[in-house]
Amino acid sequence: MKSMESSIWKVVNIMYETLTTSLLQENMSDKIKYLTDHLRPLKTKFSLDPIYIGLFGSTGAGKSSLLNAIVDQQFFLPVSGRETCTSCIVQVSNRGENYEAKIHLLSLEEWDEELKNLVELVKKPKEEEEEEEEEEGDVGEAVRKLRVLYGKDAEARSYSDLSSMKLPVNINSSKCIQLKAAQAEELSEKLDPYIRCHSDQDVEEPAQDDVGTKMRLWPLIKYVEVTIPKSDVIPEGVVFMDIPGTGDYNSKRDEMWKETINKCSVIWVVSNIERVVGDKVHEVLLTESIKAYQGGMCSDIALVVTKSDNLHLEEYLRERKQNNKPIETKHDAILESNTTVKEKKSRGMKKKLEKRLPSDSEILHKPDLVYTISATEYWQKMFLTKEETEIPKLRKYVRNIYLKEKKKLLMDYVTQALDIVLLAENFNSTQDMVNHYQQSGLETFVEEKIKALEEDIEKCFAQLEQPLNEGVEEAKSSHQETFIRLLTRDTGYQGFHKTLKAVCQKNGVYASPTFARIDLNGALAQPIYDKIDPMFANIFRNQKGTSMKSCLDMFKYSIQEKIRDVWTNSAVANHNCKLKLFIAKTNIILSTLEREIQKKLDIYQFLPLSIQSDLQPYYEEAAKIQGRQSCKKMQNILSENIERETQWGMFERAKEKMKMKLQELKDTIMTKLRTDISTMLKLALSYREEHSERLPDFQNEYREIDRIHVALQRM
Ligand SMILES: Nc1nc2c(ncn2[C@@H]2O[C@H](COP(=O)(O)OP(=O)(O)O)[C@@H](O)[C@H]2O)c(=O)[nH]1
Ligand SMILES: [Mg+2]
Repeated sequence: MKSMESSIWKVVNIMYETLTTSLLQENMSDKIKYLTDHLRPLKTKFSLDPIYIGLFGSTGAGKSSLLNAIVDQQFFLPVSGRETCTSCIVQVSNRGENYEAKIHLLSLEEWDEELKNLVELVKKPKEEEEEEEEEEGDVGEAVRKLRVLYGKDAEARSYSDLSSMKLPVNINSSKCIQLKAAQAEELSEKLDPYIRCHSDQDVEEPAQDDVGTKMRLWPLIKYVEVTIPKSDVIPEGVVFMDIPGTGDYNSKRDEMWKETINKCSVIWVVSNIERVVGDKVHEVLLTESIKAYQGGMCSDIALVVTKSDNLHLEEYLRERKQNNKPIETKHDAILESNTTVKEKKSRGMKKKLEKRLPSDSEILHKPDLVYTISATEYWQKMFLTKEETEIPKLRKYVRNIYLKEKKKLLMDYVTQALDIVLLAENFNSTQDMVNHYQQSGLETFVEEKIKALEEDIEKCFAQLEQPLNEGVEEAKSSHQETFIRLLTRDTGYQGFHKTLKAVCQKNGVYASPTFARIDLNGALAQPIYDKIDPMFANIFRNQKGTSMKSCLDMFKYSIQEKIRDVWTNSAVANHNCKLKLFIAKTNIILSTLEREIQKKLDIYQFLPLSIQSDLQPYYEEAAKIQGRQSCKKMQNILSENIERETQWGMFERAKEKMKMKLQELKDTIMTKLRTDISTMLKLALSYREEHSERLPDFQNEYREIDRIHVALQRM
């Protein structure tokens, strides 16, 4: 593939150079301009888009250690240990020369918005002032942020007071802090003070020295980008994303969190082996990942169970149930435990996926859904061999995904190059096909097929109607339950009214450090998703069946067949090039449309947004509540108004809006298809009139591109 890549790149460059040189001559035609305009993006944009692999898990799950092992750098990303690291998104790519880090900071406005909310959140009502409240959880985190930036007792100050104070760094002038190092360890040391928050730091006055300042920046960090030199273990162009499990209180960081999950081609849900059985956190992460899968970019999910070495042999033997095979060493015990965990978790995952996806989905049938890894043993090799730590297996997984994606991208690229070179040939041909074409009835045929396609797409979407209706009914009858489950837990819990307040401040979506992620809008919409998920996935998947892709494929094949017909019956000899041009063009048109369809994310994720906008006024109203019984009052406002909005058709509105979005998608597709096809016909019919100039000859280039194209198809 590498050699194909470089030769196609060479050919594109030669063509571009040749064309631009002839463009310098006078009376150069629009045709050359057309060709160069289409070659330019191919020439400039060869480095293919990166492939994002997301490591999605709670702090302490072992994500950073896993990444270090995968990139074969033992001391690279700081590992959390006992002191907690900031849970911001860390992006790792390996295309650099050096070890580099960029620490991106929030903008002043973004911080200001958070500051307002934090002050509001930590504010104590008058009557509670004497009560010494345990500062834990949500309030504790807010207090820690304020103290580390503004000093002791910052939580007692007003917003206007705080906003006039100087921050430890001028965030307007330095939006990004850059670090460079020659060695991984050196970079790690430089990075460390920024992303580790020291537990006892907040009680003292903030240190004024350099290191002290760095350690005070963590609340302001938006995300971190690190680059390592190219390496053999991971292909260039793969970017790893270390994604914290719950999102973030800060709106900007939370938005990024969502975007990052949605742009990953692969999501690994990372969970510690001790917590993977029983603990529910990774289940929530899995649900979140399946949503991303529905959204379109993500095409693969796996569960990566970390710290497989964390096994106490005696305890294990005592609890071990099947005693058929004697186990003596820790090595054997770990391997057995790995197998058990894999079986158990694969079954669980399959069940979950089956509920949400069509039963013949590829992901349901892949051999490995679960990996059990040990980053520690990868380096120590005390109980396990390198292979048994499964790090090499994960690398292979990464390479396979990379090759698969890369092939798709390369194919796209080559098809476009082929299209241009064929067009150039066509511009040089002297065959006038206009008459033949007009008599062939191709135009009416295409028009009819487009109409049929539109109907097919409508039929395809109609499959969603019944599940949508059922989902809406379900959502209407369960909204109270959802509300109670999410927002009325133990009201006796001291800090809960603060959590509730934060939920309201954030319009229903709040990444709470104590209660994980609370998303009221999403939870209200969930019953609808439960009903529509398999059908939605079916409509938008890249597989045959009753999907949109099938409709488009059918359209493409019938058009291509007709074109073959028309051209074979033509009296003109040697029309091979024209025919190929048509085929290449229709392929491009359709694959562009498919990419358009992949942007279905907006459609899929629209339900909670619609609900959120309906509930917005009540969130705002409730967020203002203060004083005695504020918890009860907030709950009442929300609960009563959710009830009322439900009566007034909140869920039906969400449904209608989703359907409208589908219609919009269909309209976009149809409009684009019509324009693209008519352009194609015009181009394919153009020819060189007598006495007009010839364009440069690209016979050799054509042969080379065609060769690569064929070879790629065979791969
Ligand atoms: N025994 C064992 N401990 C591990 C392993 N991987 C990570 N840890 C420990 O788990 C803790 C959290 O790891 P870290 O990579 O920082 O997790 P993150 O917060 O998800 O990035 C650290 O104390 C690590 O030393 C492993 O494979 N085996
Ligand atoms: Mg980490």
